[in-house]
Amino acid sequence: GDYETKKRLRATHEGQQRAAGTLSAHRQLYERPFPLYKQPVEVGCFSLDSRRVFCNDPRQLRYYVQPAQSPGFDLRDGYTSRFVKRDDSVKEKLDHVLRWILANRDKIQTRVQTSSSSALGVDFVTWRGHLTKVLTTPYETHEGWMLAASRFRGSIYISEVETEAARVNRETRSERQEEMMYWGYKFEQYLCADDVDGTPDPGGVVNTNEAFCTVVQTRLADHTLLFSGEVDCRVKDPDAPPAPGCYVELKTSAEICTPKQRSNFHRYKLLKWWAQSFLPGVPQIVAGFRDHDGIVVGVETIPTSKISHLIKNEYNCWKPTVCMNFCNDFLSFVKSVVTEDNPRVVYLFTWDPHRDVSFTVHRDSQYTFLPEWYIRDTSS
Ligand code: 0WD
Ligand code: CA
Repeated sequence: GDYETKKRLRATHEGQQRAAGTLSAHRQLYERPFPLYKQPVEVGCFSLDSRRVFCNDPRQLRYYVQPAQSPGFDLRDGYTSRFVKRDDSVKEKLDHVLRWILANRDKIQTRVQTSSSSALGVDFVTWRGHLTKVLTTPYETHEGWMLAASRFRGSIYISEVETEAARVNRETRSERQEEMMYWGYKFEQYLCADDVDGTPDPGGVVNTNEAFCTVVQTRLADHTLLFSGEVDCRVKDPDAPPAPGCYVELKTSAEICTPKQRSNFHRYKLLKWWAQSFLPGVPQIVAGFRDHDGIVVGVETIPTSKISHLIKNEYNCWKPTVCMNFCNDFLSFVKSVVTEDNPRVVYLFTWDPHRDVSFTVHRDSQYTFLPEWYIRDTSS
């Protein structure tokens, strides 16, 4: 029947891609039924303190305090007098996730039936943010990416490598851009309390070294995933669903004044917001809309599950199924390429807009990212 035909065509298509050693990112190729994506389960969490030190506990978890609908928050306040900025030239790679794994190996859930071929019992280990980039690839027209992958004891670890273009961007940001990066963190400070019975302290210091990260496990079709993502806060209600169901993602965006601005918001911003929160199962996004001077003129709660309905009136808009099918095929492609089980071998996957995903192989190079302390400890 139809299903069999489609399956054969797809197999042929993937066969050609494998033969060529590349993967197409054309969105039309990924318009298929939504693949299985299991509800993500939180298996742990960790914090990064004010000096960016890993802590195996939720000490940086904050609590959401609902603001007025038009709160008038001044996002410029405290820039730069009460701002400690993380040094973003330091490349942390997967280190924090690996530290979590070493300290919590017993908490990773391995399927009972399948005699797993990997020591950890998961196919992929990465950051959520890396998967967000993969999901949005079929719709991205400006920024490419490089993802390094190594197979070690059966699991594939994926860690981003900064592109040349991204490095130039980071090193040549204007003063206005630098300040606007602060606005997102300042918005968090207006809405988050440190304790369940506390209130936000807008007079405090914004320190972007601090982070609370969830670690979730899930499965996309044939791929089991373990990844970590930074979480802004949780709701205070102790009877709220367990994590990640109680988490809230905070965002800021320019206020929407024209139909064109609304359309752009739906087409570009909501794609990124949806991908980022859908992956770890964060159900709510609280958006602060700010004017040109950094004053928050509106706040709206957007349920992650409603985003795909919100965008349906846009002509030729993005589709969640395309994102998920592309990610599924990308992970299959990675599995077929990353065959040598050796932490000193890096397969570097590169994608640029309007191009296919391609890869190169590097032995004992600058790209090796699994640290000695992880390899040593896991081997024993
Ligand atoms: O070394 C690297 N190449 C990266 C490290 C790239 C991306 C992230 N990280 C690490 C950092 O340790 C960070 O704490 O990942 C953590 C966050 O991981 P994620 O959740 O997978 O990243 P993402 O979903 O891209 O960003 C989540 C939040 C951002 O919030 P908004 O609302 O702006 O999306 O994490 C922050 C930011 O607040 N963030 C970062 N923090 C530190 N380093 C980074 C970064 N490179 N990128 C975003
Ligand atoms: Ca955020």
